[in-house]
Amino acid sequence: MGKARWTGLTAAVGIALAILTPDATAAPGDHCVADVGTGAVACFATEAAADAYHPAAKPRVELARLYDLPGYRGPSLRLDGDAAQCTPSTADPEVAVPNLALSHWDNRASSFKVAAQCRVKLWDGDRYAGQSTEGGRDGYLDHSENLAIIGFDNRATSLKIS
Ligand SMILES: [Ca+2]
Repeated sequence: MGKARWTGLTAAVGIALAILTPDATAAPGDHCVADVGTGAVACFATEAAADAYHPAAKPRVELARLYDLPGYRGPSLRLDGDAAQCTPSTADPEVAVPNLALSHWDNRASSFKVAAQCRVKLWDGDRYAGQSTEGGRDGYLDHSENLAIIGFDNRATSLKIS
């Protein structure tokens, strides 16, 4: 189990800009839980251990979870936030992750699912550049069991949650 460091910034517009910083102790194969508000990341050997992790400092809920393999399998990255973080509108994304590389998740996600009424939009490039996911609600999807179907297998470099 390694502790990763994730520097989070909350911008004036109300979007949580989550910037992930490198940590040599975070093994690529870990199941990690990231708090998009504080930037804290904790990693575990199994998804069950990650599921059991609920920091006591502040109540958090799962917003979305990325998986390395199709079918919601393999190493995972759980993104936690405030219970009421996601609004029904996708015109006002609540969380922005400008680059997944530093958390070992660049060009890696092969499936994802969401929770708490959130939706996820993926971009091929750094800071929401390049091709993005389409369909859903303005490109924000509530799940993808296999990102290869929409041409996004192992491609996501940045994302937003709304
Ligand atoms: Ca993958």
